[in-house]
Amino acid sequence: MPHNNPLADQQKGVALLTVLLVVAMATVLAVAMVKAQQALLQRSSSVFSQDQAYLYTLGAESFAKSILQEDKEKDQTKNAPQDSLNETWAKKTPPFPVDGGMVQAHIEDLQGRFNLNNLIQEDGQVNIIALTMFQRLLAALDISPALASPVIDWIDADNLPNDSDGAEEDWYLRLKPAYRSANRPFVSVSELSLLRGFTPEIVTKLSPYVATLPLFTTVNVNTASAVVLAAMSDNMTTVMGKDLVEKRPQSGYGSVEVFLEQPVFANLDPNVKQNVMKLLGVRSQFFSVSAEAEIDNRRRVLTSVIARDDTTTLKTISRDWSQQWQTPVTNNTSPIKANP
Ligand SMILES: [Ca+2]
Ligand SMILES: [Ca+2]
Repeated sequence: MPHNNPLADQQKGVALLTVLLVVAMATVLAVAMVKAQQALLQRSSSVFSQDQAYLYTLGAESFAKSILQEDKEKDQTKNAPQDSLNETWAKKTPPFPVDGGMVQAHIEDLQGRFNLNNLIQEDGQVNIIALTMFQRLLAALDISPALASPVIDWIDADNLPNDSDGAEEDWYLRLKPAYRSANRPFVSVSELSLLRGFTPEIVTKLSPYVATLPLFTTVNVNTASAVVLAAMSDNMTTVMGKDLVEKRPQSGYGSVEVFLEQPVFANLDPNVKQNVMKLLGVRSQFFSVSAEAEIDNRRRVLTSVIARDDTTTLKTISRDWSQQWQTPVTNNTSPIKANP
């Protein structure tokens, strides 16, 4: 008997709708689950690639240390050892292919740069010779030499501004967010961006020419760039600095004395020469290693500072994974305009 019960029909309809809804929900859930799983898989594989890239940069760092160690051992057999740009550590090497990507690294002599921490001596006083050199370096880069003052104040222990261009905590505490001046040696060149007057452009321009080393260091005349060499004396221009770089013997100068015999220094006042000599050397103790690894499109860049002296094994004194991959400027001529 054909039933004609509208209520039953309605119930059936609701049941069907419920079934449909459940199926639809299950489908959505299933799709979501598969997607989540895929994302998880992708995430773990990219974490894996990232880990691999990280390990490759560390591997490159230890390889670089072994090259520097070898160079040190070679130097120990020499009477007058020196570090120069024709040595193995300074050679440019092409990216090395590895499973899933590549790794590349280069070593740069940090003593080819001006050490910002040289500005304050151990006795807490400003090193006037270093300050003069730094002011010339700033001028050569078209940066106001007055910016040497906030750098001095950042390092010196007191909270008294060096002069009207200086800045101590009363300056920085008025900023938002507020902070204090470090009142200790620079640990990283990136600190410059915290200093009064240092715009991102100025920091970018200056960074390739300065270093922040933990003790007083001499500038290695065998690895310094034209700009850094030209900052040695008032009589020098960047053009003269370039000339010095071009005429520099492949294996470098054996001593600072021989370097200062160059014709360009002939008219240098003997007192000035004597002072400048205190800032110069032909050997290096601090190097930076930049290593970049790219595995399955995941990149890691490591910048390490390596300390090397005659007595101990090489030490990594800092590691930074936040910097961009950069090629050193020391062995190239300056990218900036030449001062006539
Ligand atoms: Ca200070
Ligand atoms: Ca001060």
